[in-house]
Amino acid sequence: MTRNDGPQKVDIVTRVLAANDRIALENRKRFAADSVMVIDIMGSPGSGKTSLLEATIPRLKETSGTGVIVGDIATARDAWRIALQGVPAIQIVTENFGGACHLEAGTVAEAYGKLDASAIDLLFIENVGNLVCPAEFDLGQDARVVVLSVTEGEDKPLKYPLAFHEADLVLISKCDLVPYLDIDMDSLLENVCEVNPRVDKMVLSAKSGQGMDDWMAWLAARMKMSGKMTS
Ligand SMILES: Nc1nc2c(ncn2[C@@H]2O[C@H](COP(=O)(O)OP(=O)(O)OP(=O)(O)O)[C@@H](O)[C@H]2O)c(=O)[nH]1
Ligand SMILES: [Mg+2]
Repeated sequence: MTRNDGPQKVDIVTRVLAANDRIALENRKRFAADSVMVIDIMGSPGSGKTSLLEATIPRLKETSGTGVIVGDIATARDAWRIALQGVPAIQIVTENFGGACHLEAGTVAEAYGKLDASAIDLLFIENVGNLVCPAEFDLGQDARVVVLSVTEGEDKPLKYPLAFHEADLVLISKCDLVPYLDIDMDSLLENVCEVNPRVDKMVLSAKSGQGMDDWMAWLAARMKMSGKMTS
């Protein structure tokens, strides 16, 4: 390693992020032109992102055309799970794009091109399971949701602040497990507030259905706010 490697690396990272931001801006214009509201769902591996979508989609069918783009490093397992709900699902396998641990605006643009936008009002993007990198890459979304499960510990917002700082909503998932854990829910919610005092917060369980009505109401309110509601 030479003395110059440091600044060069910083310059490359800066250029990658700037290029991503340009494509994200194009995505945002495209989503607006198509009247599609886009929610980027971030969270650690196994925090319950796909389970949340599996519980959400049946509740949305009456009112919204839903589509999903899902990113994983390997396998199309999550897209298959979503497709079983009867909605279009496009899997991005990032090991085909260098194994990235996050989605980027360019790969989302390519996946979006495979969907029939005229049939979609609400597009969920399930980001790669990772509480760090996805937050650095704007995808052109309308809102960002972080799913943090009660099994991850109350300190995670403080240790991985960027995702919480970037979020519009933090969903504390798997609350049906709270009776079996030592988790201090008050302290967890305080830690979310410390990182992002204005963020919306909800506690829910995709398994028991607790809190799902609040989440559905939040989505409906965001749809209204975005002005992208067609039904
Ligand atoms: N008890 C309980 N388990 C849940 C809940 N939601 C998800 N799980 C379980 O948590 C595990 C991971 O759930 P997934 O939905 O696959 O998590 P994910 O965030 O999509 O995972 P990746 O896509 O791999 O990052 C599975 O075993 C689910 O059954 C919940 O509300 N309660
Ligand atoms: Mg998943």
